[in-house]
Amino acid sequence: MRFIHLADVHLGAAPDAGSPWCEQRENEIWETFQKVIQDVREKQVDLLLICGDLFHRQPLKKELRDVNYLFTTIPNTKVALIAGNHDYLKEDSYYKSFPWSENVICLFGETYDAVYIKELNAYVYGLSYYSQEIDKPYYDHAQPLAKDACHILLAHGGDAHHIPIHMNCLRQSGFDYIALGHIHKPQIIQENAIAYSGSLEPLDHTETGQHGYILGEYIDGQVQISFCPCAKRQYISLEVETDNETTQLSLEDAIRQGVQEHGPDNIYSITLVGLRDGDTSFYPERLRQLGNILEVSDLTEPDYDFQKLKEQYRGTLIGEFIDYFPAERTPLETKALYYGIQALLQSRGG
Ligand SMILES: [Mn+2]
Repeated sequence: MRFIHLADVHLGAAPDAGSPWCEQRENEIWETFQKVIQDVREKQVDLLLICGDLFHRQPLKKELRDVNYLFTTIPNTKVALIAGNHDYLKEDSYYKSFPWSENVICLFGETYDAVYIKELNAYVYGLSYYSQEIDKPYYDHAQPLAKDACHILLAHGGDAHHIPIHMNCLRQSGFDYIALGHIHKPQIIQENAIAYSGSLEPLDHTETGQHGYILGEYIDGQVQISFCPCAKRQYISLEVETDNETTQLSLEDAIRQGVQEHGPDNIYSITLVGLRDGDTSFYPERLRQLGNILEVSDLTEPDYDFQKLKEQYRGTLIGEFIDYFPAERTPLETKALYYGIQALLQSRGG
């Protein structure tokens, strides 16, 4: 039996609000979900596990119709679904009354439920959120039924207010596979046994690295999983080093080159580090135009010629301040010297 485990698709989310690429990102989340359905078909996947937060908020009826349409295009695949803290089962949620395609199994119980899939000789287990927060560690005592079959738990949570999980309990629970959702960073908790697939597409600048889904296979009681990247873009934190030779234009070239090297479609947070000429300051607004750049933080420090400054400001507070520091400085002293000089020079209006 082959399965795909995904979670935290967040259909309907529009990442990086206010950025020029925001609307496109909203569409790309749908496109990547469609791509997974295509993969399900091509890879002849028997079971699709969707572990919560398929939607970013309460799903609209037309959105459910679209999702359900996609499920009808994979009639030979069973789709098991739980609702997470974002798409939780509010009293008037369309999830509840929606006429799902025959191959869809909604684990919409408020408490833990099991459904048997005869064709696959598999049990899927899960519960759904009825509120945005659940503080009870529901999964800690979850156990498979004593039946000779494949047992898969779908779970959503793992922080203090979203079903806290003690991983040791899960490790000892006896499920063949535990498909986790909610934490957006993909991670294997136990090899071939317990994993977070992570968000299908990364949703903000903290979700760096590759995103996608987990492809698994269950043969003779053994599970094998592998991560399949399929997100259209990545968030990348790029550090750009400067020195006292760097100018605004040379910095712009360095950033252009960095963006080319790491992929122009990706979304960047750039940090400038190192020294800069004492008379130079960079224009972050201009740097932001050089790609999909969310933010530029300038941590550069002016490279002062202390000898020259000392002579120039002899007999003043600035001269004495420089004299106060030894030639061989600790990193902390250097920091104090730079910050102090910067403040003193600024207070003189230059
Ligand atoms: Mn969640």
